[in-house]
Amino acid sequence: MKEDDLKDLKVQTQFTEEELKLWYKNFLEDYPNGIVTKDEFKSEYTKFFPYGDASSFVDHIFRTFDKNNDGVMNYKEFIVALSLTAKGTPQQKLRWAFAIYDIDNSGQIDVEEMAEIFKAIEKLNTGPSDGVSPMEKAKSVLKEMDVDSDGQISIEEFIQGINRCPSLLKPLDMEQ
Ligand SMILES: [Ca+2]
Ligand SMILES: [Ca+2]
Repeated sequence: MKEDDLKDLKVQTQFTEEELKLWYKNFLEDYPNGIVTKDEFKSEYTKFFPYGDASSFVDHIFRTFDKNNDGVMNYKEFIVALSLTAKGTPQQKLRWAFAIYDIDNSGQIDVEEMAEIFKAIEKLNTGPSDGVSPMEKAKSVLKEMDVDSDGQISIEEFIQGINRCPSLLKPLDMEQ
């Protein structure tokens, strides 16, 4: 690993230099090409969701980790993701949750984006459906959180409103 990269990662993650080096060694043992493909990521991550069909939900998670959007995760993206999920502050995790819902990365969540993620979350569950469609749920969450009534949820509205809609974070609790 280059000295510059190491310096960057010390700033971007909660890991020490020793941990970063050790993780890098392990990473290259698991992924000798130095990248995690989307399929490899999916086969690992879907283990957190042993029931139901996690495929589309994990697609959305991958999108938030694949920062440069090239379809694979390099070590840097991998370790930043690991730091976030394992050691992130509540504030960092909230921002990550927001990014999952903000599919087009516009800085706002609209009702279609929210319904899309709800649809993916619904597939994680095998139990009986509550009979409320993802779109209906999305509309009621929007109503609850969209304080300035512009039809979209900004990061501020999301952070301020999350206590009223805690179920938005439910599928992200798997690491606890
Ligand atoms: Ca958006
Ligand atoms: Ca708004």
